[in-house]
Amino acid sequence: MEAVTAKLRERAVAVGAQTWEDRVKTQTPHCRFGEDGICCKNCSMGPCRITAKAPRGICGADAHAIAGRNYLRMIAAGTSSHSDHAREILHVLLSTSRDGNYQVRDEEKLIRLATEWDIPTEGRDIYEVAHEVAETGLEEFGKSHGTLRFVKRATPERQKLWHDLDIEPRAIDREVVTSMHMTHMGNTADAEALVRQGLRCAIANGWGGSMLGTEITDILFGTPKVWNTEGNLGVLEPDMVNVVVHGHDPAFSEMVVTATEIKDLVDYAKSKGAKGINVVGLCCTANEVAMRHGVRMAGNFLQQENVVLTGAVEMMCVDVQCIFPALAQLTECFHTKFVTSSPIARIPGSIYVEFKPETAFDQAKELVKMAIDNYENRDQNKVYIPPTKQSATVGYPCEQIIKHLDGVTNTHVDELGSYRPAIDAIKAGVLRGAVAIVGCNNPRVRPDYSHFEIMRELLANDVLIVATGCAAQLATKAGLLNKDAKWQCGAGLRRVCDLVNIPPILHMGACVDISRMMLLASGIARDWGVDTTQIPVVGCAPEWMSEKAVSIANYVVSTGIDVYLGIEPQVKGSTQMMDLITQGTRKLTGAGYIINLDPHELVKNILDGLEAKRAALGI
Ligand code: SF4
Ligand code: MSK
Repeated sequence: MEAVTAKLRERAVAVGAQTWEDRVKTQTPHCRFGEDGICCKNCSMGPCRITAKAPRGICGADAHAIAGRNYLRMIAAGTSSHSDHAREILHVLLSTSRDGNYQVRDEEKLIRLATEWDIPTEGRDIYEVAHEVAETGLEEFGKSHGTLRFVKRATPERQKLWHDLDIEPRAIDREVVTSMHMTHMGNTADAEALVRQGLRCAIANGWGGSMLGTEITDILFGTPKVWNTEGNLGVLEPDMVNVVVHGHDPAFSEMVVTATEIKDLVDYAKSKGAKGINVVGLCCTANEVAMRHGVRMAGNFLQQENVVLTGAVEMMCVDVQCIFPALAQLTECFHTKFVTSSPIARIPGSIYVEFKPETAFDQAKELVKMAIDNYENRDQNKVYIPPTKQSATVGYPCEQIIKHLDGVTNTHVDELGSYRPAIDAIKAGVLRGAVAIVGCNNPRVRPDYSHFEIMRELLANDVLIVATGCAAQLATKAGLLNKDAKWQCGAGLRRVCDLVNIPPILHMGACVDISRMMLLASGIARDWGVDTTQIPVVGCAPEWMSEKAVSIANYVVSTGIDVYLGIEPQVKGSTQMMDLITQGTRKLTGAGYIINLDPHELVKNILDGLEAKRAALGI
């Protein structure tokens, strides 16, 4: 892959384009105050930077207060991102009708959720139920009283702990607003209080916004199923109209994908000399459309510029999050149309088409037509599609995992099924445990290297992996989502994969779908009869970069699950904060961060962690 990137970089130089590799050089070395989290600009008396000679800001805030405030603001931003995405999706659910742009695709899941929320379903029209579910979901953002509904999905032990610690999230927006208020000039200077609010705000994401986003997306577009697909840059086609969907919100990408399948538009593409329309995904949108349609995946976060550098993309359509503004300048070096669609992600130099539920399908058709019309502008001299792609099996939400486990034994205990076969395999030691590998790429480390090394070593040690986001994309590119990748596994894991008929890494979706992982862990704990913090299951984000990732890490820790990080959080300038995130949260929730910049050392830490959990359970 690195050889491919080098070749594409040569092409960037040839067309006078810049890529992230160039910008990393101009940004290095990074500002130490920023890296250590001890620069505060929360008021205009500052910015204040903490040094040995200046241990306090003008207001008197010390390194711990400043690093803690900056950290909590990252969590608040991450929670906002996933949650606002969920709010958009809820509005789409509110717009559904039998003959509208959007319909309900998973009625069973809708009924299940309505029942969970005490919304009557008997004898009612499904769209009436859908709209009431949407309104009820929207109330979760701003309700004045009570706590979030999905908290009840956690184990009883977790619910009690969150209640006793007073970190049960109230309304989603309230936790974000409280976090911003606490970090305003002249408010909280106590690092522990800031970390506690971080946990609460993050639970409002994982057990609130993200979980709503995932549930409602399943209801709208169908709960993912198992698909065989392909991944990496080689999924772009030399003789087809290539349309790339990039971002996170499936309301947009679903429509674009559907539009590319319309016969009239395919015929139109053929009339323009192309063999058809090839729609592919990038970043988390790739995960969403792969799991619901089998759409092929072009790559992950740090590949977004490489996709354009192939010179073979007629249109890149983006919605929200993880989109480089640099794409605007880069696409100008090629014929590629760069289309933004959300008021949340406006980028100068893009073609802005604000996507609205009422006109979504017509807008998507227009965009696909624009891409087709652009095909004739492709400069064949600038085209280089690397011949690299791998086959992958994707689409393992909890429902699919249960289904596969049910296929092995008849332990089906209720309508939600049972994880007991997996628990038995862990108890017997055939599996040593499970690790959720999630998160982004980050130029601070060799991109994708940590993901690959950690995955390979864990598989060899009989550890089952579940993956989302850009980590899942790496697994795709490395061929590890392939059922044939079982040769990478230890004997125990190989046996389980054969028996259950699964690849050794289960693709669970986008970064918003880490909420699925929380339900998976809670389901396993429920069937085991213990709390989530006791089971040999941990999280790992070897190359994380976004504020969303900080929020995710905090809701995972709140759920009692240790998080192994390959990139340091930006709080190093405060010994108290470093202690709080690695040890302090452990005293509260039973979990914390383990940070190691060496991926091989991190694997050892993970394996030790899993074995310690096993020993504590007496297995
Ligand atoms: Fe400086 Fe305090 Fe203002 Fe921050 S809040 S910029 S530390 S005076
Ligand atoms: S897209 S948040 S780079 S996983 Fe969800 Fe990838 Fe990280 Fe964005």
